Amino acid sequence: MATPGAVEAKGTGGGTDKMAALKEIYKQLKAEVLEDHAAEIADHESAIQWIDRMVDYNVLGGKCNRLLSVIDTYKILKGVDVLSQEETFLACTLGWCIEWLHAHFLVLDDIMDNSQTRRGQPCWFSVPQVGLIAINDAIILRNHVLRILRRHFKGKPYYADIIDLFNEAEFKVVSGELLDLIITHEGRKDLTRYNETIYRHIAQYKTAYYSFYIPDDYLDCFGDPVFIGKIGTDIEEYKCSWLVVQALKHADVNQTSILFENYGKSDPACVAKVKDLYKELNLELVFREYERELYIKLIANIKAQPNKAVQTLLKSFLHKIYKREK
Ligand code: DMA
Ligand code: MG
Ligand code: MG
Ligand code: MG
Repeated sequence: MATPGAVEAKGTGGGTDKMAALKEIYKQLKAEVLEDHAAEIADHESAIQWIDRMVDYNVLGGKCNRLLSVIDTYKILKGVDVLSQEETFLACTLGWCIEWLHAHFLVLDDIMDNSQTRRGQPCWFSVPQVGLIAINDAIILRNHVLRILRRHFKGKPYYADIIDLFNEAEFKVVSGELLDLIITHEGRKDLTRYNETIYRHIAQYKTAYYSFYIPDDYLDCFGDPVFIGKIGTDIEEYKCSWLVVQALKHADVNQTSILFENYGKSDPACVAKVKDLYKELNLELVFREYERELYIKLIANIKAQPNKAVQTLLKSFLHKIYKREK
Protein backbone atom coordinates (compact mmCIF):
# COMPACT_ATOMS: atom_id res chain seq x y z
CA MET A 1 0.00 0.00 0.00
CA ALA A 2 1.29 3.47 -0.86
CA THR A 3 1.78 6.19 1.73
CA PRO A 4 -1.00 8.59 0.90
CA GLY A 5 -0.50 10.60 4.08
CA ALA A 6 2.58 12.14 2.48
CA VAL A 7 0.36 13.71 -0.18
CA GLU A 8 -0.76 16.13 2.49
CA ALA A 9 2.77 17.18 3.35
CA LYS A 10 3.02 19.99 0.84
CA GLY A 11 -0.57 21.14 0.63
CA THR A 12 -1.86 21.63 -2.89
CA GLY A 13 1.18 23.23 -4.43
CA GLY A 14 2.45 20.27 -6.43
CA GLY A 15 5.74 19.99 -4.49
CA THR A 16 8.27 17.21 -5.00
CA ASP A 17 7.20 15.19 -1.93
CA LYS A 18 3.64 15.39 -3.05
CA MET A 19 4.47 14.23 -6.56
CA ALA A 20 6.52 11.36 -5.13
CA ALA A 21 3.54 10.25 -3.03
CA LEU A 22 1.22 10.52 -6.03
CA LYS A 23 3.66 8.46 -8.05
CA GLU A 24 3.56 5.74 -5.38
CA ILE A 25 -0.19 5.55 -5.75
CA TYR A 26 0.23 5.44 -9.52
CA LYS A 27 2.61 2.49 -9.16
CA GLN A 28 0.10 0.65 -7.04
CA LEU A 29 -2.74 1.29 -9.52
CA LYS A 30 -0.59 0.18 -12.43
CA ALA A 31 0.49 -2.98 -10.59
CA GLU A 32 -3.17 -3.77 -9.96
CA VAL A 33 -4.24 -3.39 -13.60
CA LEU A 34 -1.26 -5.50 -14.63
CA GLU A 35 -2.50 -8.16 -12.21
CA ASP A 36 -5.89 -7.99 -13.93
CA HIS A 37 -4.20 -8.54 -17.29
CA ALA A 38 -2.11 -11.35 -15.86
CA ALA A 39 -5.30 -13.06 -14.70
CA GLU A 40 -6.21 -13.34 -18.39
CA ILE A 41 -2.92 -13.66 -20.23
CA ALA A 42 -0.32 -14.56 -17.60
CA ASP A 43 1.45 -16.92 -20.01
CA HIS A 44 2.29 -14.03 -22.27
CA GLU A 45 4.94 -12.17 -20.33
CA SER A 46 5.76 -9.98 -23.33
CA ALA A 47 2.18 -8.70 -23.48
CA ILE A 48 2.24 -7.76 -19.80
CA GLN A 49 5.57 -5.99 -20.33
CA TRP A 50 4.11 -4.19 -23.34
CA ILE A 51 1.21 -2.84 -21.27
CA ASP A 52 3.53 -1.89 -18.42
CA ARG A 53 5.68 0.18 -20.77
CA MET A 54 2.69 1.57 -22.67
CA VAL A 55 1.02 2.84 -19.49
CA ASP A 56 4.20 4.53 -18.23
CA TYR A 57 4.81 6.04 -21.65
CA ASN A 58 1.35 7.56 -21.97
CA VAL A 59 -0.03 8.24 -18.51
CA LEU A 60 3.12 9.83 -17.04
CA GLY A 61 5.05 12.89 -18.14
CA GLY A 62 2.22 15.43 -18.19
CA LYS A 63 1.54 18.37 -15.91
CA CYS A 64 -0.97 16.36 -13.85
CA ASN A 65 -3.25 19.40 -13.63
CA ARG A 66 -6.31 17.20 -13.76
CA LEU A 67 -5.10 14.90 -11.03
CA LEU A 68 -4.16 17.80 -8.77
CA SER A 69 -7.52 19.46 -9.44
CA VAL A 70 -9.42 16.44 -8.18
CA ILE A 71 -7.55 16.51 -4.87
CA ASP A 72 -7.96 20.29 -4.55
CA THR A 73 -11.64 20.05 -5.42
CA TYR A 74 -12.30 17.42 -2.81
CA LYS A 75 -10.56 19.41 -0.08
CA ILE A 76 -12.18 22.70 -1.01
CA LEU A 77 -15.69 21.29 -1.24
CA LYS A 78 -15.24 19.43 2.01
CA GLY A 79 -13.82 22.57 3.60
CA VAL A 80 -10.77 20.86 5.11
CA ASP A 81 -7.01 21.10 4.62
CA VAL A 82 -6.16 17.59 5.63
CA LEU A 83 -7.90 14.43 4.49
CA SER A 84 -7.91 11.03 6.13
CA GLN A 85 -5.64 8.37 4.63
CA GLU A 86 -8.54 6.67 2.93
CA GLU A 87 -9.98 9.89 1.56
CA THR A 88 -6.59 10.94 0.23
CA PHE A 89 -6.06 7.61 -1.41
CA LEU A 90 -9.48 7.64 -3.07
CA ALA A 91 -9.16 11.25 -4.25
CA CYS A 92 -5.73 10.49 -5.74
CA THR A 93 -7.04 7.31 -7.33
CA LEU A 94 -9.90 9.20 -8.94
CA GLY A 95 -7.43 11.85 -10.09
CA TRP A 96 -5.23 9.20 -11.69
CA CYS A 97 -8.32 7.83 -13.46
CA ILE A 98 -8.71 11.21 -15.17
CA GLU A 99 -5.03 11.19 -16.14
CA TRP A 100 -5.57 7.69 -17.56
CA LEU A 101 -8.62 8.85 -19.51
CA HIS A 102 -6.61 11.82 -20.77
CA ALA A 103 -3.85 9.43 -21.93
CA HIS A 104 -6.48 7.42 -23.81
CA PHE A 105 -7.65 10.56 -25.64
CA LEU A 106 -4.12 11.75 -26.38
CA VAL A 107 -2.96 8.49 -27.94
CA LEU A 108 -5.88 8.61 -30.37
CA ASP A 109 -5.75 12.36 -30.91
CA ASP A 110 -2.08 12.21 -31.93
CA ILE A 111 -2.82 9.56 -34.55
CA MET A 112 -5.70 11.58 -35.96
CA ASP A 113 -3.78 14.88 -35.88
CA ASN A 114 -0.66 13.44 -37.51
CA SER A 115 1.37 14.69 -34.58
CA GLN A 116 5.01 13.88 -34.00
CA THR A 117 5.72 14.59 -30.37
CA ARG A 118 3.87 14.69 -27.08
CA ARG A 119 5.28 15.56 -23.68
CA GLY A 120 8.74 15.84 -25.16
CA GLN A 121 8.87 12.37 -26.70
CA PRO A 122 7.64 10.78 -29.93
CA CYS A 123 3.88 10.18 -29.99
CA TRP A 124 3.15 6.59 -28.93
CA PHE A 125 1.96 5.48 -32.39
CA SER A 126 5.21 6.65 -33.94
CA VAL A 127 7.40 4.61 -31.59
CA PRO A 128 9.04 1.74 -33.56
CA GLN A 129 6.97 -1.47 -33.37
CA VAL A 130 3.87 0.37 -32.11
CA GLY A 131 2.12 1.91 -35.10
CA LEU A 132 -1.60 1.20 -35.17
CA ILE A 133 -1.34 -1.13 -32.17
CA ALA A 134 -1.66 2.24 -30.45
CA ILE A 135 -5.39 2.14 -31.20
CA ASN A 136 -5.84 -1.02 -29.15
CA ASP A 137 -3.54 0.41 -26.51
CA ALA A 138 -5.78 3.46 -26.24
CA ILE A 139 -8.77 1.19 -25.73
CA ILE A 140 -6.83 -0.69 -23.06
CA LEU A 141 -6.15 2.61 -21.26
CA ARG A 142 -9.88 3.37 -21.27
CA ASN A 143 -10.55 -0.09 -19.86
CA HIS A 144 -8.03 0.54 -17.10
CA VAL A 145 -10.17 3.41 -15.84
CA LEU A 146 -13.03 0.98 -15.35
CA ARG A 147 -10.80 -1.62 -13.71
CA ILE A 148 -9.42 0.95 -11.26
CA LEU A 149 -12.87 2.28 -10.45
CA ARG A 150 -14.21 -1.22 -9.95
CA ARG A 151 -11.39 -2.24 -7.64
CA HIS A 152 -11.51 0.87 -5.46
CA PHE A 153 -15.03 2.25 -5.67
CA LYS A 154 -17.34 -0.70 -6.18
CA GLY A 155 -19.64 -0.86 -3.18
CA LYS A 156 -19.57 2.90 -2.61
CA PRO A 157 -23.01 4.45 -2.94
CA TYR A 158 -21.70 6.82 -5.64
CA TYR A 159 -20.02 4.12 -7.77
CA ALA A 160 -22.62 4.23 -10.52
CA ASP A 161 -22.50 8.05 -10.56
CA ILE A 162 -18.73 8.07 -11.07
CA ILE A 163 -18.93 5.63 -13.96
CA ASP A 164 -21.74 7.65 -15.43
CA LEU A 165 -19.64 10.82 -15.15
CA PHE A 166 -16.68 9.26 -16.95
CA ASN A 167 -19.01 8.01 -19.69
CA GLU A 168 -20.61 11.41 -20.00
CA ALA A 169 -17.24 13.17 -20.22
CA GLU A 170 -16.08 10.72 -22.88
CA PHE A 171 -19.26 11.20 -24.88
CA LYS A 172 -18.68 14.95 -24.91
CA VAL A 173 -14.99 14.68 -25.79
CA VAL A 174 -15.57 12.35 -28.72
CA SER A 175 -18.27 14.72 -29.96
CA GLY A 176 -15.74 17.57 -29.78
CA GLU A 177 -13.05 15.52 -31.49
CA LEU A 178 -15.51 14.73 -34.27
CA LEU A 179 -16.28 18.42 -34.81
CA ASP A 180 -12.56 19.24 -34.71
CA LEU A 181 -11.83 16.56 -37.30
CA ILE A 182 -14.65 16.87 -39.80
CA ILE A 183 -14.72 20.65 -39.98
CA THR A 184 -11.28 20.40 -41.65
CA HIS A 185 -12.64 18.73 -44.75
CA GLU A 186 -16.29 19.71 -44.71
CA GLY A 187 -16.76 21.99 -47.69
CA ARG A 188 -13.31 20.89 -48.89
CA LYS A 189 -10.94 23.27 -47.22
CA ASP A 190 -13.17 26.28 -47.20
CA LEU A 191 -11.85 28.79 -44.68
CA THR A 192 -15.00 30.87 -44.94
CA ARG A 193 -16.68 28.21 -42.79
CA TYR A 194 -14.40 28.92 -39.83
CA ASN A 195 -15.68 31.36 -37.25
CA GLU A 196 -15.74 32.01 -33.51
CA THR A 197 -18.96 30.12 -32.93
CA ILE A 198 -17.68 26.91 -34.48
CA TYR A 199 -14.33 27.36 -32.78
CA ARG A 200 -16.05 27.73 -29.40
CA HIS A 201 -18.14 24.59 -29.87
CA ILE A 202 -15.07 22.55 -30.73
CA ALA A 203 -13.07 23.92 -27.81
CA GLN A 204 -15.94 23.40 -25.41
CA TYR A 205 -16.57 19.81 -26.35
CA LYS A 206 -13.08 18.48 -26.99
CA THR A 207 -11.52 19.82 -23.81
CA ALA A 208 -13.91 21.57 -21.45
CA TYR A 209 -15.86 18.71 -20.02
CA TYR A 210 -12.96 16.69 -18.77
CA SER A 211 -10.47 19.43 -18.07
CA PHE A 212 -10.60 23.14 -18.81
CA TYR A 213 -12.53 25.29 -21.20
CA ILE A 214 -9.56 26.90 -22.94
CA PRO A 215 -7.58 24.64 -25.26
CA ASP A 216 -4.02 25.31 -26.31
CA ASP A 217 -4.34 26.61 -29.85
CA TYR A 218 -2.08 29.57 -29.18
CA LEU A 219 0.66 27.33 -27.82
CA ASP A 220 0.26 24.92 -30.76
CA CYS A 221 1.66 27.64 -33.01
CA PHE A 222 3.74 29.90 -30.78
CA GLY A 223 4.67 27.72 -27.82
CA ASP A 224 8.26 26.53 -27.58
CA PRO A 225 8.17 22.80 -28.54
CA VAL A 226 10.92 22.09 -26.01
CA PHE A 227 8.78 23.61 -23.29
CA ILE A 228 5.31 22.42 -24.30
CA GLY A 229 6.66 19.00 -25.28
CA LYS A 230 4.85 18.82 -28.61
CA ILE A 231 5.19 20.16 -32.12
CA GLY A 232 1.98 21.81 -33.25
CA THR A 233 0.19 20.59 -36.36
CA ASP A 234 -2.86 22.87 -36.41
CA ILE A 235 -1.79 24.82 -39.53
CA GLU A 236 -0.82 21.71 -41.50
CA GLU A 237 -3.99 19.88 -40.44
CA TYR A 238 -6.28 22.76 -41.42
CA LYS A 239 -7.67 23.03 -37.89
CA CYS A 240 -10.36 25.50 -36.99
CA SER A 241 -8.08 26.98 -34.34
CA TRP A 242 -8.45 30.19 -32.37
CA LEU A 243 -5.57 31.73 -34.33
CA VAL A 244 -6.96 31.14 -37.81
CA VAL A 245 -10.40 32.35 -36.75
CA GLN A 246 -8.84 35.57 -35.42
CA ALA A 247 -6.64 35.94 -38.50
CA LEU A 248 -9.70 35.68 -40.73
CA LYS A 249 -11.41 38.28 -38.60
CA HIS A 250 -8.57 40.80 -38.77
CA ALA A 251 -7.09 40.20 -42.23
CA ASP A 252 -7.49 42.55 -45.21
CA VAL A 253 -8.15 41.20 -48.69
CA ASN A 254 -4.48 40.48 -49.46
CA GLN A 255 -3.84 38.82 -46.15
CA THR A 256 -6.97 36.72 -46.52
CA SER A 257 -5.74 35.40 -49.83
CA ILE A 258 -2.39 34.46 -48.26
CA LEU A 259 -4.35 32.43 -45.72
CA PHE A 260 -6.47 30.75 -48.36
CA GLU A 261 -3.38 29.81 -50.37
CA ASN A 262 -1.23 28.51 -47.53
CA TYR A 263 -3.40 27.20 -44.71
CA GLY A 264 -3.69 23.43 -44.43
CA LYS A 265 -0.54 22.55 -46.38
CA SER A 266 2.30 20.49 -44.99
CA ASP A 267 4.95 22.37 -47.00
CA PRO A 268 7.04 24.17 -44.32
CA ALA A 269 7.23 27.26 -46.55
CA CYS A 270 3.42 27.52 -46.50
CA VAL A 271 3.33 27.00 -42.72
CA ALA A 272 5.93 29.75 -42.33
CA LYS A 273 3.81 32.14 -44.41
CA VAL A 274 0.82 31.53 -42.17
CA LYS A 275 2.90 32.06 -39.05
CA ASP A 276 4.37 35.27 -40.51
CA LEU A 277 0.88 36.50 -41.20
CA TYR A 278 -0.19 35.72 -37.62
CA LYS A 279 2.76 37.81 -36.45
CA GLU A 280 1.95 40.62 -38.89
CA LEU A 281 -1.59 40.68 -37.52
CA ASN A 282 -0.18 40.88 -34.01
CA LEU A 283 -2.17 37.90 -32.85
CA GLU A 284 0.03 37.44 -29.82
CA LEU A 285 -1.21 40.78 -28.55
CA VAL A 286 -4.80 39.94 -29.53
CA PHE A 287 -4.44 36.70 -27.59
CA ARG A 288 -2.97 38.34 -24.48
CA GLU A 289 -5.79 40.87 -24.51
CA TYR A 290 -8.42 38.16 -25.03
CA GLU A 291 -6.92 36.12 -22.19
CA ARG A 292 -6.90 39.15 -19.88
CA GLU A 293 -10.50 40.12 -20.67
CA LEU A 294 -11.68 36.56 -20.23
CA TYR A 295 -9.87 36.36 -16.91
CA ILE A 296 -11.57 39.51 -15.63
CA LYS A 297 -14.95 38.23 -16.80
CA LEU A 298 -14.44 34.85 -15.18
CA ILE A 299 -13.32 36.37 -11.88
CA ALA A 300 -16.49 38.50 -11.88
CA ASN A 301 -18.63 35.42 -12.59
CA ILE A 302 -16.87 33.48 -9.87
CA LYS A 303 -17.41 36.25 -7.33
CA ALA A 304 -21.12 36.14 -8.15
CA GLN A 305 -21.25 32.50 -7.01
CA PRO A 306 -23.16 32.28 -3.73
CA ASN A 307 -21.08 29.41 -2.37
CA LYS A 308 -17.65 30.41 -1.03
CA ALA A 309 -16.17 26.93 -1.43
CA VAL A 310 -17.20 26.87 -5.07
CA GLN A 311 -15.61 30.30 -5.52
CA THR A 312 -12.31 29.04 -4.11
CA LEU A 313 -12.50 25.96 -6.28
CA LEU A 314 -13.16 27.85 -9.52
CA LYS A 315 -10.38 30.34 -8.73
CA SER A 316 -7.94 27.51 -8.17
CA PHE A 317 -8.88 26.08 -11.58
CA LEU A 318 -8.52 29.43 -13.27
CA HIS A 319 -5.11 30.10 -11.77
CA LYS A 320 -3.86 26.76 -13.00
CA ILE A 321 -4.27 27.87 -16.60
CA TYR A 322 -4.16 31.67 -16.64
CA LYS A 323 -1.02 32.84 -18.47
CA ARG A 324 0.18 29.29 -18.80
CA GLU A 325 3.11 28.60 -21.09
CA LYS A 326 2.80 24.85 -21.36
C1 DMA B 1 -7.23 17.45 -28.23
O1 DMA B 1 -7.29 18.68 -28.83
C2 DMA B 1 -8.33 17.05 -27.41
C3 DMA B 1 -8.26 15.91 -26.69
C4 DMA B 1 -9.47 15.35 -26.16
C5 DMA B 1 -7.00 15.20 -26.42
P1 DMA B 1 -5.95 19.02 -29.60
O2 DMA B 1 -5.70 18.08 -30.71
O3 DMA B 1 -5.95 20.48 -29.95
O4 DMA B 1 -4.87 18.77 -28.45
P2 DMA B 1 -3.30 18.84 -28.68
O5 DMA B 1 -3.04 20.20 -29.23
O6 DMA B 1 -2.71 18.65 -27.30
O7 DMA B 1 -2.96 17.76 -29.64
MG1 MG C 1 -3.93 17.09 -31.25
MG1 MG D 1 -6.91 17.05 -32.01
MG1 MG E 1 -4.30 21.77 -29.83
